[in-house]
Amino acid sequence: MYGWNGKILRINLTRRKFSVQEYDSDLALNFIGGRGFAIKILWDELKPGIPPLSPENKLILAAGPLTGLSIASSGKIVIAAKSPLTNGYGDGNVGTFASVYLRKAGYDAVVIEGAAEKPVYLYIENDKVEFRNAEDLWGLDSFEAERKLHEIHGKDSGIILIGPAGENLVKYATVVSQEGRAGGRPGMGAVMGSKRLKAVVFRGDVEISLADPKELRELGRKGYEAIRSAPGYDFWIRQGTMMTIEWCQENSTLPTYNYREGVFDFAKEIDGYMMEKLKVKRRGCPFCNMQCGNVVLDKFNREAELDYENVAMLGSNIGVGDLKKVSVLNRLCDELGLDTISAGNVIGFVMEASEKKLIDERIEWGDFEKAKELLEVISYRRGIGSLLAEGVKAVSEKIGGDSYKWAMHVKGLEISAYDCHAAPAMALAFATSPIGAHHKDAWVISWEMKIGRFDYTEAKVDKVIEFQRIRGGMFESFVTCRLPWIELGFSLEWYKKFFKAATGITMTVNDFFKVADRIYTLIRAFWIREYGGWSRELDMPPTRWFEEPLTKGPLAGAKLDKEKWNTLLSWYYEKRGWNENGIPKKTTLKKLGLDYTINELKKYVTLT
Ligand code: PTT
Ligand code: SF4
Repeated sequence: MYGWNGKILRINLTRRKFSVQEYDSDLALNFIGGRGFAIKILWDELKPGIPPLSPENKLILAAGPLTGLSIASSGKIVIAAKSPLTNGYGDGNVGTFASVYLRKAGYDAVVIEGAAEKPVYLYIENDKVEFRNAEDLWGLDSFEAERKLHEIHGKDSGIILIGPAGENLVKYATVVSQEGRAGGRPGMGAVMGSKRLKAVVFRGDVEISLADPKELRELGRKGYEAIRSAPGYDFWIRQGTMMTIEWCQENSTLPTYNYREGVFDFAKEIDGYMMEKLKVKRRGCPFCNMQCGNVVLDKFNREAELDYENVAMLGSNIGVGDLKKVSVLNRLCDELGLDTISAGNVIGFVMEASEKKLIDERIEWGDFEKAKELLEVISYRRGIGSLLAEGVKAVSEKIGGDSYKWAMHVKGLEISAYDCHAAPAMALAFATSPIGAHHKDAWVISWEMKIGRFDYTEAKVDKVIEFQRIRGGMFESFVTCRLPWIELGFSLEWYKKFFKAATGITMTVNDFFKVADRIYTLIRAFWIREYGGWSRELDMPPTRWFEEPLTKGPLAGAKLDKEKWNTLLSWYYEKRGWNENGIPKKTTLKKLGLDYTINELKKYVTLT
């Protein structure tokens, strides 16, 4: 095989053993890499119903055939496992040198099972795998621990690691890298923590064997030029994802006061232009020439790397209208290894619960000091933090009342930073995302604003599926950054060519879509197996968007129409070849080559 290394490294932390598995081309061709490999391994190997924080769970670090090559924004990795937050399939995507060195060490994926008795970190260099004592690192924040590991292993190593939130099994702890890149929203950091695995350090110098290295080099060079000369490049370099604050405010989709509203009175204080005033440098992922990591100085003059989601969730959603303060919260989340989106969602929820007197504690909207304190107590599970560390769904179940209506999650994963009172297609994207409410698979909101935001048309369902195929299917299995495509119009044709030059295999975009559909349906099968069944209710956005209209801004009065929205969901199921309850049909499973799931699924649901 070209492009793929053809090897998966298997590590058992309980037994302190490792082995190398050579996999066949079937896995590569049917699942490509990244998320595709992750779900196939989890389906095949995970015992149904295991507790996600038990040693039996498997943490998968998966690159793809394009990862780490000299082409646009290729330094990304998928981190997946059964999620402790949702009890279903969970993954995230991080930009890190760990992805590059994992491939240079000669592997395409690493599967980690078991749990160490005492804190360890893994040192992986080509065919050498060492289980190293991490007792001195345990308890350190992610920045400090990574610096120490770089002192030991040098700058030319790639590291992913967890902070205190992961160690203390916070259900939305992430995996962190390079002081500001983080991924694995549905608690991938907690899975690492449950294995007492502080970090994984990669080094390597294996040459990835490519079908046509000369052609790939040439394509890579031309691709970088095309990105550099794209019309939106200069503004992207100035603001990156932070430009979305302005856009969301203009379009009444900026999550504000726990998604009650879509506009924030202090939006200008936290937007991309304000960020430009505080910016001191840019950072980014490996092999990227459109680096979007905007580094600013926070209230305490420390560096913080800002992204749209972080600022919206720790700014407008909790009522903090001062970017320097938001930057403190953002940096703290990175140090602690806590997902900014879920953290901002949980804090917004608790502020609303306090306002409604459903909890004793007084936590006012916009109280920066209290928000900072909450991030700490959540990460160390102190006092109220221990409950909040379980995620918004669990907190709502505990405090009761009508709070389930404004607990902003789908399947237990907190909604990311787009208010959908007047965006039915984006609400469908959240509802049907394969990991719970995340925008990464089908960010259709910008398209939706252009074609008629109040419509409930079949075209919207088609767009959600198309985006899921491209973003959640292609980019999560290649594994490369999707931002050149979505932000600067870097065409999918480039990826077909990159793929051909790397692997020697010609695949059309439709061929990739078929792989994407296979991945999606297998992920749905995994959820059904873990939940012991399925119903439409699990694919529903939060009640707030249907029942409580916006009260501010140009769209005051807007809300989703439940009946019409339900029609969108039915169309979605039909187009995916799933039945009215969201369960894949037998014919669909067979068409996608997933026959092996049929007997297993029959134990939990009636297949039609
Ligand atoms: C991603 C989610 C996002 S999506 C953001 S900001 W975004 C938040 N970032 C966090 C952070 O920072 N620190 C923290 N402690 N928690 C955070 N949680 C949130 O996590 C990220 C970029 C961005 S910035 C986006 S959109 C794109 N995401 C990609 C993706 O998912 N796949 C892909 N093939 N390419 C992507 N490119 C872009 O990468 P999750 P990163 Mg992230 C600090 O992980 O779990 O997927 O959730 O990885 O290296 O930081 O790059 O406006
Ligand atoms: Fe990383 Fe941003 Fe570049 Fe994507 S565009 S590879 S997220 S720096």
